[in-house]
Amino acid sequence: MNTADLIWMNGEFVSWEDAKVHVLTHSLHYGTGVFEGIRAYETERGTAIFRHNDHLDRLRRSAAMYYMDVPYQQEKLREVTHELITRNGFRSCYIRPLVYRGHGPMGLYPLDNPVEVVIAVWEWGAYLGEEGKREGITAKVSSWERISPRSLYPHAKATGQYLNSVLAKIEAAKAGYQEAILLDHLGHVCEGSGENIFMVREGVIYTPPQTASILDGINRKSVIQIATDLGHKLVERDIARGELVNADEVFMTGTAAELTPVREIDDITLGPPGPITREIQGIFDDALTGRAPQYAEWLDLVQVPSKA
Ligand code: PPE
Repeated sequence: MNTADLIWMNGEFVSWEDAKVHVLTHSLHYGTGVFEGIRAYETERGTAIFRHNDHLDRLRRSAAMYYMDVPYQQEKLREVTHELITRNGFRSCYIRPLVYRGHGPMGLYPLDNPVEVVIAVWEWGAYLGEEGKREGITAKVSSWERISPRSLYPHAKATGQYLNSVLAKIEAAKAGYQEAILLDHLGHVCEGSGENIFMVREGVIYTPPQTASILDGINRKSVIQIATDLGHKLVERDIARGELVNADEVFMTGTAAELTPVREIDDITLGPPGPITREIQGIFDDALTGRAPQYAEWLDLVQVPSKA
């Protein structure tokens, strides 16, 4: 991967090589961490972080679901992220804040372990490939169902929960597909291994609701807003697997994946990215990169000027 010079760790900027943890870090054993994935883009007004406060809100809420208080004010995390991007000299990058239970007592009761915070940034290209964004990707409905609300909070972005995504991703990759689509515990379409999902049928856009065990994606929210502003009808409701493979258009959204069309599911061809996918993708890309003035409030401009 592309590295950076500095990582922010528990209040200090440390060199990439020195950002280390003890092997008995609680979250390394039990998955007791929560994280975010955020992107900063180069815009005409400088580097801007997309929906930064929304991501930091979700980080705090994910932490609360696992009984962790983030030991820094949100504004502090926001400011150090700006400084981290600037000091690393990035114009655009991926941002990974992580809040986790550190080294302390072992065993499953974590509340006496310290809560630690790191923020890393690195340059990360298109998650499912530039070609994937342009031409669409292939996906496989996973044999793994998405974690159910009876076991964990699907709404929490917690490190341990990602074993579910990891199994689905490995299965899809080994079978020769680019991404996995997970069904929820009731057999309804849920989401990708790291993306929310949308389909278009007869001009109407559908996406699974909050009750379908999804992660409440920030890009999902943005796309719902954009689609609605464009005058499209968008319905949040359960989606059957059979509807998905018969859809006119399918696309996925996520911070890493941005908006990526799906051109084939389980070897059934949906076709190249359709007109509604293209239309929304265009405005969404404009919003990310500061070319859509109507969505300017989604951008958190990095205050310190970037290194040339
Ligand atoms: N569902 C899951 C399971 C998920 O991990 C993500 C983001 C989303 C939906 C979309 O959420 P949002 O980014 O707020 O629109 N996945 C992150 C992790 C990817 C990774 O490989 O790490 C991301 O896109 O940053």
